[in-house]
Amino acid sequence: MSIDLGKISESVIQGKIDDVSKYTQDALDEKVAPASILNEGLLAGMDIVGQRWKNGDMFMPEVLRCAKAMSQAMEILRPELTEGEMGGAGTMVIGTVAGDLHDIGKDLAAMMFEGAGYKVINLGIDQPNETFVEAVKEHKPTVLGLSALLTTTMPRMGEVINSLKEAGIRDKVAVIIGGAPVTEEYAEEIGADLYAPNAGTAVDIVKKYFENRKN
Ligand code: B12
Repeated sequence: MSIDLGKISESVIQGKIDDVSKYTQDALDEKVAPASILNEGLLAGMDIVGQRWKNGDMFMPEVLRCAKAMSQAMEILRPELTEGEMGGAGTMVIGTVAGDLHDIGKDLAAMMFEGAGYKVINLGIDQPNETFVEAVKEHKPTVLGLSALLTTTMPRMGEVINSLKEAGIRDKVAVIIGGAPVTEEYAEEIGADLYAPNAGTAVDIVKKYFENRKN
């Protein structure tokens, strides 16, 4: 049986949760490379979902269903990705700041980093500043991702950075921030290292940052 990864993308777009998991498992059983399943199947589908959502051709409940379909399939794919050929890129700690319950974009960013071979520790939503500091001490990540979707919770990101400074570990980790109200200028203002406008570009932005630091 040959596996058509387009079937995975199409099922993601249609939010068919069971089909996405089934086709992902079928592809693994057929020894398709996990990286291909992720990139040409799941992420290719989510890219189109993102575009349709941006253009107003898809609505939030549909997008949520697509993201759920993708994340269930990721449960199947994850062990293969981290133990397989894509491992070893580094560790990322990511979370949504205190007072903020939005996690769809943060989880998409987490998935992108996972797909790129990062070990991702996803702290979840509404995380107090100290939790980020403790997680950086414990997991020693190369990247810390902070997400905020509310103008009222954006300031927590700067506070986390200040807490990292106070703990003497600010220079141990690259901080990347994201979320709809966040901008490049805001990242500069609060002393974050990086900003990504969307989950798709975040991995490349981080990669380039580390390449430049080496040179
Ligand atoms: C879904 C949603 C909710 C859901 C969240 C469900 C969930 N599990 O996340 C629920 C219903 C819980 C919710 C609640 C509220 N919400 Co709301 N919500 C939204 C909505 C419609 C979509 C957000 C979303 O998921 N977008 C899709 C994802 C894919 O996009 P994204 O989050 O921007 O993420 C992308 C990038 O920003 C980036 N990214 C995000 N995080 C990170 C992190 C890193 C490290 C990186 C690199 C990149 C990155 O990558 C992502 C993918 O490309 C937005 C409107 C909008 N258009 O944004 C309002 C919105 C964010 N909400 C808003 C408000 C006001 C609220 C409430 C206060 C409403 C209320 N009165 O109760 C509460 C607050 C709850 C709280 N304390 O957090 C406002 C915020 C206004 C403001 N300027 O602050 C918005 C903008 C709606 C509006 N126009 O008024 N909300």
